[in-house]
Amino acid sequence: MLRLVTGGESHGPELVAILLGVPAGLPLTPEDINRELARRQHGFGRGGRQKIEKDQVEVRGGLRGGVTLGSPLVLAIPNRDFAHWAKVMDPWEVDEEAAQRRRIVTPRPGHADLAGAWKFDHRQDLRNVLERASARETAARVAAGAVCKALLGRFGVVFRSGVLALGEKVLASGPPTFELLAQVRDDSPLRTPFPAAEGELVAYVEEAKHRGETLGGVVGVVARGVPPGLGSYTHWEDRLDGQLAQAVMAVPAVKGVVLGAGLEAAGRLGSQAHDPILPGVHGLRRGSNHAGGLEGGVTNGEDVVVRAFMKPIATLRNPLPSVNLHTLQGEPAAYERSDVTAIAALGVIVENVVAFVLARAFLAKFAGDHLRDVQAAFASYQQRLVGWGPEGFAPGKR
Ligand code: EPS
Repeated sequence: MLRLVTGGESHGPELVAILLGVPAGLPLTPEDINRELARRQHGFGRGGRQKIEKDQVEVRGGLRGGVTLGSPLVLAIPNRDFAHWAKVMDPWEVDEEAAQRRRIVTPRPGHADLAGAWKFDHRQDLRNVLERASARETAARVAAGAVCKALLGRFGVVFRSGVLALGEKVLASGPPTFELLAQVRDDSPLRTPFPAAEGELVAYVEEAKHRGETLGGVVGVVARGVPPGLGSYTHWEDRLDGQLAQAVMAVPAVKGVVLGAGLEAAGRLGSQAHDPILPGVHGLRRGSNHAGGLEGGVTNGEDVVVRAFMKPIATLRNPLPSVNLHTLQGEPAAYERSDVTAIAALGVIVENVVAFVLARAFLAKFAGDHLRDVQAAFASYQQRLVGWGPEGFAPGKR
């Protein structure tokens, strides 16, 4: 079973991702991971922190000579900003004076500050909550997702993502197609499928910034080439649609997850909501993909289509009312610095958390200690479906 644990604070020495269950024999390059980390950092509307960080992975275990060993894969991403926070964030000895200057006692509505303080008794300093609640942690999840992508890529799975809406500006409604998201340029300011329209969006972000506001939005992710039969209808925990929703919803600020045309299908007649099964050339094909690549919690060989809805970032330069937890008097919520929007990063993050969930289901179905075992299991299954599997899954098609 593929498992992922992450650790590390936003301004601590580093973030760590530990992946257990990666088969031995998987070749990896630094670029496989650093490329995804750089994609995550890109995007207009980020705050000052992104000028400090230049995320690069350092491998602490599980890899030798660029090939996985089958042991836990330990990925570290040093925080460059730690250099400025060492006195406040030292694991052994905190400089009281420096910590006092960085102390946070007025929780931000929408952030984990208040609920986290109640839960872990961090009333004295909400920094003990926000350091770990920070979306900086997604760098670790992306590093792990990059490894999952490298594995899935060997079996023909490819990913696309992009921004479909920013605040109230809706660029594309409904589930995105692979072809639409293929228009997204990673170096465009907001990673939308319409780079020519992004000038207007940049101005919209600038205006929000000027007003001390923040913006959310919608991103779409499509995974193409996913084999049929991942997940299971036999037990609720194994339903892959539920696992995808959990993983995507667990990305900070995501408040909604939709698979395929799920949102729109709720208002349609049944005949308009499902996807006809048709005879094809090398197997079966589907007349449409409203289901978004999953039926009964099992992949059906069509594109897996996910949308994530992000609320605006909770740290506001014009803060909402809050209460000082020491004096219990009303005060504006804390503000240090903030992103105006992280929507461009969200598409990359969701791509990578989807890659983790798909890789976990992939390795559950095609289990093997070495990549060769996984390849053999995959080939045998592919053979079993010859003639009656999804057209795109036929041997030689990938
Ligand atoms: C974040 C607050 C900001 C963001 C951070 C997420 O960090 P800081 O408090 O250092 O200004 O920049 O995101 C990242 C550091 C990152 O790499 O994505 C938050 O509160 O969630």
